Amino acid sequence: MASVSARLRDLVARGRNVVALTGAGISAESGVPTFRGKDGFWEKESIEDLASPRGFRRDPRRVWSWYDARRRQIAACSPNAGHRALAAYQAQHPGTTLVTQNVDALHRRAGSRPLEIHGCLFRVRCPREGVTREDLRVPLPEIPPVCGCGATLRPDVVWFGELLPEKEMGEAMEAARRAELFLVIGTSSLVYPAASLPEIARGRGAYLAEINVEETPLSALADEVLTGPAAEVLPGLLGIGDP
Ligand code: BJW
Repeated sequence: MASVSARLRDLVARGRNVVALTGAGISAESGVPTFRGKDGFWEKESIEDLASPRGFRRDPRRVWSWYDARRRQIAACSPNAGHRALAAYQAQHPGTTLVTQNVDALHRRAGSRPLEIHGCLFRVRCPREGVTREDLRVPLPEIPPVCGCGATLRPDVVWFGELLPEKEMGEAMEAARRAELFLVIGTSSLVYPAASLPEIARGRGAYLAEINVEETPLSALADEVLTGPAAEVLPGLLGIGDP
């Protein structure tokens, strides 16, 4: 277990205005691949082809095949000790804000109520009707899936070049401005505007702690870096044993 400073232990124990921002790394130990780096999604696929409105317009079947495969893979995964520790901590400290870039719904399945700023894989959106709905069908019966109105549905996720959901991002920004402790967990901190949240918090005086297996562009700005897998570091850091 990475060593933790007395200051960080104290801020965790006080639990006032704590914000946790998570990325793909927190789900790695559940068996969900990350995006970048060795064995990441983008090692084999092109971002532009799969996670952009242009790629979807060009070939919705190809994009949906990739999303359907990910939905199937993630449906078979379970939340890990890191997700569970954050859920238990949030229950003990209701003022805690959990912001996730992940679309895998594993935080919710662990019992948290996260701000999902990049959407959710298990929701679809009808571009014609402008409505979103939960869709848990695994595998999808048809690719691409079609709405009752006849339009091709899209995954309710945020692609490159698209705006993040206003309400969730607004609440995340507000929490970042108020944060006394900001935990950045399992993200490469390369994708904006999510990566600006810890920068904003640090600028307003928050204590910034990063939990990751590798150094990131944020590491130099962090007050403390805990190197290790999130599922191992979080239960100890948050004082939540995993039965
Ligand atoms: C472990 C671990 C373990 C492993 N334990 N750790 C400002 C500057 C520069 C560019 C921009 C900017 N503002 C906007 C942009 C453009 C763009 C952007 O950021 N580009 C950069 C790549 C340069 N941003 C956008 O387009 C955003 N929209 C926007 O800003 O709108 C306004 C605008 C519009 C037009 C023009 C300009 C502005 C939208 C971004 C949407 C991102 N969408 C995706 C796909 C979601 C759907 C899907 O899943 O299919 O979101 S991309 C992908 O990256 C996904 C993730 O949420 C996101 C972040 O990835 P994450 O979570 O960090 O994963 P990895 O793989 O990168 O990192 C994993 C980490 O875990 C690593 O560090 C490992 O070491 C670690 N790890 N195992 C702990 N066990």
